[in-house]
Amino acid sequence: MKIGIVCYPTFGGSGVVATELGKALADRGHQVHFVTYNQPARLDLFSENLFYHEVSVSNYPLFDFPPYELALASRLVDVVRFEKLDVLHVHYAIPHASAAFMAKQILMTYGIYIPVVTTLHGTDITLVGRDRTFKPVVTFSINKSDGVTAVSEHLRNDTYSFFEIENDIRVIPNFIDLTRFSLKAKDHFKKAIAPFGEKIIVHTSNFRKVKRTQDVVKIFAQLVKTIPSKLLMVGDGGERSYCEQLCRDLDVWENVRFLGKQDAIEEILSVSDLFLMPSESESFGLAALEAMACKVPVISTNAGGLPELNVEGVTGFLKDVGDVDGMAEKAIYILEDEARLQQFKENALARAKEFDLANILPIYESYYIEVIERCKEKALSCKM
Ligand code: GMT
Repeated sequence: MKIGIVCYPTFGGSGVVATELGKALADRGHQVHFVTYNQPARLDLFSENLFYHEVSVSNYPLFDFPPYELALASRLVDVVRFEKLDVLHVHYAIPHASAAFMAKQILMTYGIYIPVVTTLHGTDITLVGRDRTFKPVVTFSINKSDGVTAVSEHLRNDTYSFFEIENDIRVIPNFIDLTRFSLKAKDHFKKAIAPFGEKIIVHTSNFRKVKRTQDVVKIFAQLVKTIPSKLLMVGDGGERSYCEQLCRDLDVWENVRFLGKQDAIEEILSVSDLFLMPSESESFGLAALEAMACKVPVISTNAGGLPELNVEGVTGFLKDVGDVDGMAEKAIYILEDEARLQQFKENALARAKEFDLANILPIYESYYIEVIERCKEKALSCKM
């Protein structure tokens, strides 16, 4: 197939899923065309089947707000026509699904019907999409997509309850490439961070408010009183400076390292003993899956789709949003007994294997075929 992928090119979860999916599809022999405003962060290899088409937006002085959505729609028309794509897969509803709809309408005037698959990732529904500024557009573009997927049952249900959706939404969970995310021998790194055998606690995110990163510091401040440990905070975003201040206020700063954005996340996870994800909302929790693939158990909230990934008492524990004491107590429970910790680590990996890329990729492939097949008549009548 010739597949167009539209995504945010940043380190955010939706961009990572879209890029890893495109790379894997290219490996399987499909031709994959990324259409976005920057080279996607994880599109870091050469493949004869991978293409990147940049969307550039005119910054004519009249525009207070450069119209990215229009530029994207125009670029999509151009790429679909020139490259003769079979399907367009857009990740994150805003503004990708509506730009794809506009492109589809324009392409019909050229006698081309391009099937559009929209994948909902989370905040496009739970935070941004619900906002009344965007709600009518999000509702419309989900209903006008030829196929819609959501990354968890919970997100699917949220979408049905927040919007008036007539379309069927298929759940296709996040996935993990176990050839990249697996335990790496990084003992020298572990020794440098925890020279006295302290436990290593880790958090990775974009430090947005929804991640409740200050809870990470509060949980750590409780557990470090009982378990000698170090905390690694990976990523960057608006909450980072507040977290740094909180480390000083709670007098744990000597045991916390802020590492900023990192490419080789799997190496950091490989030296870690426990992952903290106290998010207020999380449609799936890709960062937790990455940790589990590197044998790191997870203490998380029970928000959103997290219970579909983290199994209570098996791969970690889940508590209500804001229950810092409960999360600290369960973190200590896992870490205080070496045999117990090892069992949780094994369980985390076993669970991660269920989300192996090799299992999820064929689901996307057959979904594309199903959608293309469903659009065949529309495509034929469009040509006439
Ligand atoms: O806020 C983020 O975590 C980034 C965001 C995105 O869309 O870029 O991630 C969302 O999509 C990921 C991939 O499907 C999910 O694993 C994350 O759970 C989801 N984040 C939230 O729902 C907050």
